[in-house]
Amino acid sequence: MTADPLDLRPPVTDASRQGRAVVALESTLIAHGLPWPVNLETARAAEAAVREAGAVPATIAVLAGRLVVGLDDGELERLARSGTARKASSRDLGVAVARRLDAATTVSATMRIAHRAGLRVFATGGIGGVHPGAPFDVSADLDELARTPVAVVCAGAKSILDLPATLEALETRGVPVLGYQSDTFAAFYLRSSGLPVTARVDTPAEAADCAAAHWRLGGAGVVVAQPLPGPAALDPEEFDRWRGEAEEAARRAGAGGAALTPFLLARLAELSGGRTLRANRELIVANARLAAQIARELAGRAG
Ligand code: PSU
Ligand code: MN
Repeated sequence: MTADPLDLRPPVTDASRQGRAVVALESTLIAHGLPWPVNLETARAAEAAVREAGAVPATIAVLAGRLVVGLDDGELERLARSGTARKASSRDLGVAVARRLDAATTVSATMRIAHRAGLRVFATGGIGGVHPGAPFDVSADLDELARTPVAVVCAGAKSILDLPATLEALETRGVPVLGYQSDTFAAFYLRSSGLPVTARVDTPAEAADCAAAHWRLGGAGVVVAQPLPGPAALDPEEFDRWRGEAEEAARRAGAGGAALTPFLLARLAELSGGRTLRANRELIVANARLAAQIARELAGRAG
């Protein structure tokens, strides 16, 4: 197979040609991170937030082996309803293309495709990282951040992770973590991990300045971590209890590998009576909006 599997859809190619800002959005959170129908509602709300902020959304997934950049609404809905799309991280893309599979893309795979498509800003919920304890499980998101020059706007790393270890791993890999209007690293459902970021940025322009300078110096991934705003954030003590129970359930069920993160997110949704879902939806939409603002800053600059 020699044809280029990259499939840039017209809204994306038009926007790029006109120098308009485009924001990449991922699809694992749709297919594996959130349940139906919250997943479709969230995916649509994220796209709407990007548009309202004056940029063009490009949700990315693998469809029949094509690396699609800018799913249309029918494709978005099919992916949200499909119980069978795989979860593809960077390592899985070649197999998915060769075998013409459907796959939702994680942060790592989405970054890689976004970069090939010439996009520089990408929004998600929370990046993957270092899972606590044994067995050894470190998300491919961290290594992709080490090599691919894309800014990932997120609510930090998922609060199910070992966050001090995740920040250390990012430092080792040369990935700056910019706290958006925050001195500490956001913790997904929780407002703060209490851990310091590389630098605080207070405006989209400042985030764009730091990312652009990082890239000019040959740097790769940049994390922009925005704390979940206001009342949707969860109480840390309550969350810790749910998290302990979810981890115990994962051990009992033998959930590991790529299935671990979706298992924990689903269990937390049940234990919290849907509060983690509400938080997850809000943070994804807020990140999409901020990503659009940063993408507009970058699009307005030469080079
Ligand atoms: N953000 C969310 N929900 C998710 C994810 C991000 O709000 O489900 C996904 C991302 O695609 C991320 C993945 O790359 O979880 C991490 O999975 P793992 O720990 O297996 O690398
Ligand atoms: Mn993993």
